[in-house]
Amino acid sequence: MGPVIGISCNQRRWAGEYYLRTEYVRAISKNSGTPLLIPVNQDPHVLANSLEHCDGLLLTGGGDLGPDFYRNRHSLLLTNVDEERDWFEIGLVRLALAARKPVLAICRGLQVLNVALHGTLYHDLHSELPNSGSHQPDSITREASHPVYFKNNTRLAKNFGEQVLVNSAHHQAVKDLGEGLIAAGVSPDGLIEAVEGKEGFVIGVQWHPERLLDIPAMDRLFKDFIEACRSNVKSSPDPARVEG
Ligand SMILES: [Mn+2]
Repeated sequence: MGPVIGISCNQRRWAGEYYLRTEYVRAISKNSGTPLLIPVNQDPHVLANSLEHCDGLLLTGGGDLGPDFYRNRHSLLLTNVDEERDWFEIGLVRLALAARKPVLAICRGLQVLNVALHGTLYHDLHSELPNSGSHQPDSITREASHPVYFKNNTRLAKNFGEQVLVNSAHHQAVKDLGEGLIAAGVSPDGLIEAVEGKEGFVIGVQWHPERLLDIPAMDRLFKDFIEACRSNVKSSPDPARVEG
């Protein structure tokens, strides 16, 4: 049986609905992983019990992170903030890291990973870095938007080579790196587009590889993640580690 990959869900609080884009599930299942959707909740024991069943964690895209979890002076510029989801995913990734489960964090997920490890964000690229390139085109897209250059000797460089063209649909970005993370990939304007943990399989990417699965290296990122999950020894998450 393929390893079980926990996937964090989004929610529409006003409608009373959980939801998730199908590409995430497809990226896991087509690479022999077993997707297990984890809905937003606010109970550390439920988070720990959910992760107990998972060999790895996939953090997904979505709205901006709210101002509570990092220094933020312009909260009016944020869109689709959901503090429940922020708390849920920050807790989930802290538990996964503490239990040494592989983590793949996509777009908003990269920002969650960074903040969970006490890093900071550019909360609004337009106002904070007006000269940054095109990171949020009008349509969220499969199309290439800008290149990412990878640092030598990283897992991502091993997969993608020196550089790759990526799609881009983000309005926030990593500012100061979280503890234990390295900047593995940058865009031409110098933004951190990919991070890796110093130990184990911990990868965050600012683009959406799940929408580019017809590109072999994008697909291989999921394959490598699932392989890392397969060889990971199961350990029990401790609910107390939610607070980081
Ligand atoms: Mn970008």
